[in-house]
Amino acid sequence: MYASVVRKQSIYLHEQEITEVSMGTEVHAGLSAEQKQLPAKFFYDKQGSELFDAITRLPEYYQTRTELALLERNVDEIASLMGEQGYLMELGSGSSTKIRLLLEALEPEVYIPMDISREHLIASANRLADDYPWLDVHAACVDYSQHWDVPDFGPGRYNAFFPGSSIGNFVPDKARALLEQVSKLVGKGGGLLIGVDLKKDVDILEAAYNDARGVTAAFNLNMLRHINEQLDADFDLDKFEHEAVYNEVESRIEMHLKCTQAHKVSVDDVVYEFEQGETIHTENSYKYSVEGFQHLAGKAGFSPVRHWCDEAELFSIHYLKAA
Ligand code: AVJ
Repeated sequence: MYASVVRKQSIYLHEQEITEVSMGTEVHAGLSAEQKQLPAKFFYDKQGSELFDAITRLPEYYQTRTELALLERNVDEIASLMGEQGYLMELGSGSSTKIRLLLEALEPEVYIPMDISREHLIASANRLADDYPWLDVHAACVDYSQHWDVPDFGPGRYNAFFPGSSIGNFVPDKARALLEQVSKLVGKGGGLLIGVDLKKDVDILEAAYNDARGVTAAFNLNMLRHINEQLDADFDLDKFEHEAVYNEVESRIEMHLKCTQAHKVSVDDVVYEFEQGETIHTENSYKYSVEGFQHLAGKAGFSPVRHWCDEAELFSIHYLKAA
């Protein structure tokens, strides 16, 4: 599963096989579909991760600060539920503010950040390892939308942390499969602390994905630049514009890149035709009720232990145990 383990400054880095192969395959498959689509994970190259960090600080984007406030307010109770020491893995190790709270409260023996964006992963893992010399950091460069594993550390108490409502990127079937995988990895009695964005007023939701400064638009368009850079592709970023709308039927924000004039794009010698007004679907961000999420997690082998919401009921954090 892991191609190599190497020491990178203060951390160990576990690497999976090359991702370029699968990027090409997934891009061709997505652009050949009736509704053109590209997987949301391709947002996150170095620039994309930086743009996402900028999104988390936007006034319209309530998610990150609401989740952080919930964690801050309840960290003692969370720590007593998760238990001190043991192994703590994090799916999609993004900005490190939230994990710092947990690391300081739990003092795990081993911290296992996992992310698809290699440079971002190494940089943030090293910052944490330098700041917490008592902590063993084993970073794993993985695409957790595919089949994945944790490096084998033997028996012990495992907890997973999956913040930021990134579970919302997956259609319910895939979300269930991913949670099932997590429940197997933490094992019987292991735990999951997960942030889940809640259903709410459409105007609040749509504003969060159509910010006045255009950061989300830049984030969306950056995917095409990332693909141009990784593959032999010639997407013209000036011929696409950002679109984000709430789909009430599916309970999800959909992000698209809308083509503003008919043209052709070539990717590794395959030519794709774009009509004016047609879109590439780049992201789903599902919104759940508390009960709806518990139901989904239940189908994946988790039982709810406790959950926390802010007063305005914008965001939820759940602690669940693998049955
Ligand atoms: C990190 C997937 C939770 O869906 O809100 C932010 C990504 N996309 N703005 C989300 C995102 C556009 C974000 N997640």
